[in-house]
Amino acid sequence: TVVVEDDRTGLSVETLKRAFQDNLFYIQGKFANIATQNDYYMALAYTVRDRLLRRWLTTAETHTHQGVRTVAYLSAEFLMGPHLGNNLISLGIYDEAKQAITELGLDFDALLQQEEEPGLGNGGLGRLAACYLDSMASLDIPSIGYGIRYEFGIFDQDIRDGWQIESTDKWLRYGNPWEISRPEWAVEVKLGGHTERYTDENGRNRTRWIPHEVVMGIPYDTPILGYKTNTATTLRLWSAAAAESFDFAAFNSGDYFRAVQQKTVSETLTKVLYPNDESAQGKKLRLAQQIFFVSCSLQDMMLILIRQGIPLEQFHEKFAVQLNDTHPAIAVAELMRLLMDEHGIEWDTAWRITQKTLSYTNHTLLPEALERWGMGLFSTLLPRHLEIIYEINSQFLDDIRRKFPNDDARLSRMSLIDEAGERYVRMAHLACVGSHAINGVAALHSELLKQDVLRDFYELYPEKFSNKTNGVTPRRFMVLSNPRLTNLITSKIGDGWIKHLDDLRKLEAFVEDADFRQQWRDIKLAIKQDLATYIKQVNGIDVDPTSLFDIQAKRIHEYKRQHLDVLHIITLYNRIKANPDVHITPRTFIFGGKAAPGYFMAKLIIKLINSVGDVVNNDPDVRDRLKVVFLKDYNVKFAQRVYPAADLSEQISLAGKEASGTGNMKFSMNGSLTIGTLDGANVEIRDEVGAENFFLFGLTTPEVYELKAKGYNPYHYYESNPALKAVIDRIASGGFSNGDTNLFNPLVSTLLYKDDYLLLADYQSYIDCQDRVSQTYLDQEYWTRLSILNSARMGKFSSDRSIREYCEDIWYVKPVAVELKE
Ligand code: 26W
Repeated sequence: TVVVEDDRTGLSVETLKRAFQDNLFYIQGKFANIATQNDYYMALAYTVRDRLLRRWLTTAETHTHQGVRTVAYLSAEFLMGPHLGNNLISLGIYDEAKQAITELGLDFDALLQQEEEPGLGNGGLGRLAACYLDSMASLDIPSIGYGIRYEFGIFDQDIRDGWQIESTDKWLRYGNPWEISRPEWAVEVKLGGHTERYTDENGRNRTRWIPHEVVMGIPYDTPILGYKTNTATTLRLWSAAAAESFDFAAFNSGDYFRAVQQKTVSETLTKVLYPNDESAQGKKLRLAQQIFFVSCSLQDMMLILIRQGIPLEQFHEKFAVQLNDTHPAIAVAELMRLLMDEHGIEWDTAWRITQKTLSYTNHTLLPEALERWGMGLFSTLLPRHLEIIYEINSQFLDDIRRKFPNDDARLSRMSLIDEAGERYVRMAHLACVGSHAINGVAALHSELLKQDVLRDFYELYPEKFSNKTNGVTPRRFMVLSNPRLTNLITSKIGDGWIKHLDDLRKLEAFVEDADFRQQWRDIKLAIKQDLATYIKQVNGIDVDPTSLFDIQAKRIHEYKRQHLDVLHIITLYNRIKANPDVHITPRTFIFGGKAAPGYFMAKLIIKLINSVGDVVNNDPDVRDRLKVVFLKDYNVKFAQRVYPAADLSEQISLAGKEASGTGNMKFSMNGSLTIGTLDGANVEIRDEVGAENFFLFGLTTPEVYELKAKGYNPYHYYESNPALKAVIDRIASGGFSNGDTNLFNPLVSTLLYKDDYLLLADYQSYIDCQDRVSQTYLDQEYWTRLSILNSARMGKFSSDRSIREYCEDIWYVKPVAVELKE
């Protein structure tokens, strides 16, 4: 008998080829001779999706039958990156697919590049959510990610004349093969209007909310398969649509125009991701987005229980709901409302369920990023939620009065309502009160939360607080993005490290092996060569692949101090101008990152980087020893090419400002050394890799506080440090702006007279440290040892470790094996 693999599930090269050709014809509707690159990509994507579906549906069925407890990860952002390559790796058929496509005469890498990534996030927070889905699936944790299906994700960035130009991210333009819409599971969300009291059939006093508007939420599901396991979790994103019941009313009254108009208002809700990271703006549409996806998600969880006949009194036993920052914090009031108003559960029971269900992760210490909603806005959009919040607040304040009598200052500091001037709802306070667990994202950050931002809450509920240091997935950020290094590592220690990243320690045994070091170096050089080719193509700049690749890639923000990096570049440039024969270790300075469109200073920093590049890259005195490159449109897809190419990773935020950082981990795993401050997870990275393998500089957090307390005067540093003065003077005098002294004036005067992020205070320490970096790089054998040790000691920073900790300490969720039936 002949055994023929099923076209939709078979994993052999021959079957993959057949399925691919079948999909090209029947899904894309094309003969090969007229198919575009995108048709080929889609045909391969559908081929892969078919192979996910059996695992995905079996996972759902298994979880339903076993009545498991499930993690619901609520996040306004999921920065997934391209799916195709990752799914091939999870399925374990990357090589087979590559062979199949190559044998069909097509360019496999080009097909992978064809995928337009869903950029549904700003930066670290959104990417963290994506890494956590990968780890939850890989660890067989029953889970679901809930978020918003933005029609336009984070804007595309172009650079014109050195300035950032934004354009819309039309990621759905050519269709999305990874999602399946589930209109049959749509739910309705109310907005605006007023509330009424009434007595129900049992004679109880109840509240009903008469909304001004109802919006429909349609779920779109994407399977997220774990690495070499059958568990596929779900990313369920909600898209807003006009509610039919409302259309009907308008149609019946003959107001066709209003009905159609209503439809466009509803559909605006999920149009676009807000591109601000770290600055809360108080826009009505953003609050509407938050309640929209939170309400849809909680209703969805309730429907899942109701369909199984499970009473809602057991909600907290069946779901652990994690709030990814305060963006979904309205869940506290919404869960109370749904339990009480929609399902008739009493306040006390509802409150117990709510607290046991919810937990809150804080991602920022920056005061301007703490979300608060103006009372006018809040009461207009969410009148019922405001009543519930008032009641929670009144009980909460009573509790404080009992524990801290006669402390009015404490009451007003902790109240859910800020009443200092204009009144606001404080979302972080709501999240803290409504959750049983509160965590920060790195050890230092969690300590600072307790001492500073959430100090009062820590004094009230110390048992709620813990730390969960962030992690990143080695599947995407090593295996997928760095196949060469992956193969070398696996050839030495086997492939167990991909699921157990601590195993990378086994590499330490090879540090003294000169052959191994040579291979390690060759790989880094080849990757740098590829990036150099890309830079030549896109930026038109020649860079030397043997030079030190010094990379800072992340959102552009003053606290992250991209401009401190620039001060170093100009320092080296000044040394060359003073003496063209001075010894300089050749370096290529590479920047990537987007600035919030309304953040003037961040945009000016981009302009400065490009302007310094124009001068330095073209000055014959430099003799190509320094190059400055700004890579436009930094996103996940591009990041995957950038991390492996770095020799040096810049993690130079002012101590106490970066909650964790996750790029720092991705660079280091790929053998980059770090120059960094004692901020966020840098502290723990340094602990793991060893102080001797980490370039440390700058003030510590207590030193920062102290300096600010005694009165910081940046001008003093400028006056008393000639090298620093020469750098600032070169900018101020138009050295990078064709003599224009106005262009960079806002930046220069901010540094000289304000300098909130202490660049001038950290300048000399940074320069001295960079000089040590340059010196160290000259000894390539030594540098390679450090590079290997950095990778070898990054086990802690796998998101698998983070997820295990959340499961143990916060969620109380256990792995469930999924078996495929024949
Ligand atoms: C309200 C506007 C807004 C939008 C997004 C404020 C704040 C945010 C995020 C919290 C920004 C963010 O991505 N924070 C980053 O989260 C990462 C994951 O925990 C950390 O590694 C970064 O340090 C933190 O900046």
